[in-house]
Amino acid sequence: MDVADLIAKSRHCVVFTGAGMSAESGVPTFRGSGGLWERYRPEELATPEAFARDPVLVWKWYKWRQEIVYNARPNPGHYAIAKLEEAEVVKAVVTQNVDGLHQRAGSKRVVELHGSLWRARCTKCGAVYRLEKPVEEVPPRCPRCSSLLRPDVVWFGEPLPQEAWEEAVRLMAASDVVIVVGTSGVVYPAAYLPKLAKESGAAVVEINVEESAITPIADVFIRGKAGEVLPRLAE
Ligand code: BJW
Ligand code: ZN
Repeated sequence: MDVADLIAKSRHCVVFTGAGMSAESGVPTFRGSGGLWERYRPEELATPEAFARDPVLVWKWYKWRQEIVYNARPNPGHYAIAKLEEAEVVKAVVTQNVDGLHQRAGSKRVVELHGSLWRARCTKCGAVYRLEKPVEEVPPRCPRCSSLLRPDVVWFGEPLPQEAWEEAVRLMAASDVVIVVGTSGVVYPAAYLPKLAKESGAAVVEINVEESAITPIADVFIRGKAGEVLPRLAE
């Protein structure tokens, strides 16, 4: 059976995305050439220790990334996934991305495993603030208690938000087809999810410009760009 058919005939198709999903929107990925970690060391920016050491530096990096995403648009891949959800083929998107581009493309059921660039959280009172645009003052402070705010994202060494994780596990266990898009599959526990789906009997379809740590368990590997392959599959 051809892949578009496999997807169209599925009963519970879930999409699992990583940074490559947004690459064609102009949002840099983490690993690989041109990736964020080529210029910055993860442990200097994406850890609680880094934030404790230099919150201004960490916030400058996040403000820069907020500006990129604010000025970016969802690409045809994001729209194709939203269209498949509208057609009741795709049941949900589980994403490692923090950019909010799936929601902007119209996807309704989006599980954010690593938080969002568009929220900040108080390091003292825990209040969470939705951000409409990039932060102006760096570092931003809590309107209630004037303590430091932090990006509401998941850094290395931190647990994933429990509700999001549990929902992702339920979705994967119930899936019959999982489309894995643009992830290197090296960051855990997120990288367990396609394996979990596979063990629950799902077919794993991977879309990536190169092979990843997920490829060995993929039933179908489609080499190509998310923004080109997904619209073809959604037709
Ligand atoms: C295209 C394309 C195009 C390009 N079309 N494709 C088990 C084993 C080993 C290690 C661990 C383990 N469990 C935990 C760990 C430690 C650690 C970890 O995984 N380390 C590994 C890196 C070794 N994990 C953690 O620390 C996690 N926390 C945790 O486990 O807590 C335990 C705990 C429990 C209880 C109490 C306390 C603690 C947290 C991980 C958080 C990850 N955070 C980041 C930053 C988020 C915020 C931010 O954005 O700033 O999440 S790191 C970064 O990597 C980001 C991403 O979501 C994540 C994954 O990256 P992704 O999406 O795969 O991107 P890339 O760049 O890697 O890949 C892009 C892909 O796209 C490539 O394949 C390209 O080919 C492809 N591509 N263009 C299609 N156009
Ligand atoms: Zn506060």
